[in-house]
Amino acid sequence: MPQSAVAPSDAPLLITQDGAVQTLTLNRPAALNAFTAELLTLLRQALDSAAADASVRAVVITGAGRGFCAGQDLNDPMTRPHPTPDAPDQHFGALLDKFYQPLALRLSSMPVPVLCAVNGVAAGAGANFALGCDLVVAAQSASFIQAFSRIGLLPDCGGTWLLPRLVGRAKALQLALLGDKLGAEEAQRIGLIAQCVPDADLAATVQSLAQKLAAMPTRALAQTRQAFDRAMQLDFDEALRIECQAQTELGRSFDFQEGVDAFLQKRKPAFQDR
Ligand code: T3D
Repeated sequence: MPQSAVAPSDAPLLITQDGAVQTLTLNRPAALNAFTAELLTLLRQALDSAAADASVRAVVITGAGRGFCAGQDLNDPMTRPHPTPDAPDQHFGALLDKFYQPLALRLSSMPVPVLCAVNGVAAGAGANFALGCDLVVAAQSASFIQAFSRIGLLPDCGGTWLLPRLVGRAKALQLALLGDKLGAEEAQRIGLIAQCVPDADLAATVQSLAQKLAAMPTRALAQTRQAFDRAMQLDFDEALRIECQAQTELGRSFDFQEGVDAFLQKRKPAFQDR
């Protein structure tokens, strides 16, 4: 199916759609796709639109050029930790509240699966934004850097929550304190990401996974992510209660009925819920 482009090719964020899969490409390659206020705003708006658009059943996020995202753009005027005459209320807390927290929360509440195709280096908030996606697939030459400690900051964009949960406290602290580069193969080995593939296979692998997920019962997939995330903070009995609530809702869905009917009728299901 042909891809439809809905942003000019020099825009900081490119949006294309192939069937039910929407791809968002961070497009500031000269700065390794570092986040500016503009890019963060566009990304958040694009995710909001995808969430509200019934034709989108999976989202892929990737980067243009040799990097995925080098985190906060350190040249952006908003990277000033102190108030200025132009921005008397400026401090990092306000910037995180305005840009990074809503973005991380948007990712974690998407009604469809979000895949990240990490095509190159992912540093700072760029790394943690990637790790917040549901399925992270990286090219063999890609890498992950918790660059914050190198410049006197701590992991943000959900990093303090995600890292220990993904790789355990010891490894999370090693990554966050040292700020060393972690190659994609090692990232897969320690469970930081789902999969590492040869560079030449990245786009096709992720598109194929996205098309597969888009044809699945996406409401159940989103509920699975949400139940996993909540269960990490709950006792076992509370996690069982959440499973029960979510399963009650899913059991009443069109997709469940369709999945069972298709199985019994020995045909392919046509899922519709989101
Ligand atoms: O502001 C707030 O709200 C606080 C929130 C902070 C969240 C954060 O993300 S803090 C972390 C910010 N990111 C970094 O500290 C990473 C900085 N970049 C790097 O350490 C390196 O660029 C990399 C390790 C990622 C890649 O290294 P390398 O050698 O492959 O590339 P390079 O030559 O360093 O970068 C290529 C170009 O991209 C270069 O520009 P030039 O010289 O060719 O014109 C470089 O300046 C630019 N670039 C890379 N990262 C950033 C950047 N420009 C602006 N901001 C960047 N983060």
